[in-house]
Amino acid sequence: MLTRIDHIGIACFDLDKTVEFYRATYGFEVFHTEVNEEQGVREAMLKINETSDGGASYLQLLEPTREDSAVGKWLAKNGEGVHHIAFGTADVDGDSEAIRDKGVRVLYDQPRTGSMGSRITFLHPKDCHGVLTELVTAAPSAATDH
Ligand code: MC0
Repeated sequence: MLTRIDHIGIACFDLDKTVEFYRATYGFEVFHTEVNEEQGVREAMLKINETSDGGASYLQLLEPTREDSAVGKWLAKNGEGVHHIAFGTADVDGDSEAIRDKGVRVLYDQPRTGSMGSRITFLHPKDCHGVLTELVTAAPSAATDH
């Protein structure tokens, strides 16, 4: 069951400048940063609020580490902006299988590693009314480990 908006992924050309915009404009502070080489991103997670399922909702700022990554290709075509939305679930395996059975393309056979040790998969944007959609099961320690 999808129980929260885990994060909204925002593609940017310069992570440090974008982090500074969100801090100066809204007062959002960085909760966590990491490089995910498999996904080709350097990212900053800004925690917005805790959620009633024990998780949290974040803004995820994404700078590509290489031009041929998903975010690099998307930025070259579209410029900066909202790249994807992510729903949180306690069971990314079960929920992705159930969604696949409904005819939506799930991009990975098995969930991969996402931010803060989470397990993630993606749904094809062409099957989701133009929205690249991610499913996330957070690591148990995610709320405190940064
Ligand atoms: C591509 N398309 C999108 C889109 N990316 N539509 C909406 N939102 C997006 N973000 C559209 C294109 O405009 C194009 O439509 C069509 O999909 C094919 O795109 P493409 O440019 O030819 O690129 P592909 O097919 O090579 O790749 C698209 C695909 C890819 C969604 C399969 O980006 C992918 O595998 N994404 C999942 C991984 C990902 O995004 N990682 C970065 C975040 P037209 O009409 O022009 O044909 S990593 C992350 O977020 C992790 C760290 C985490 O959360 O923990």
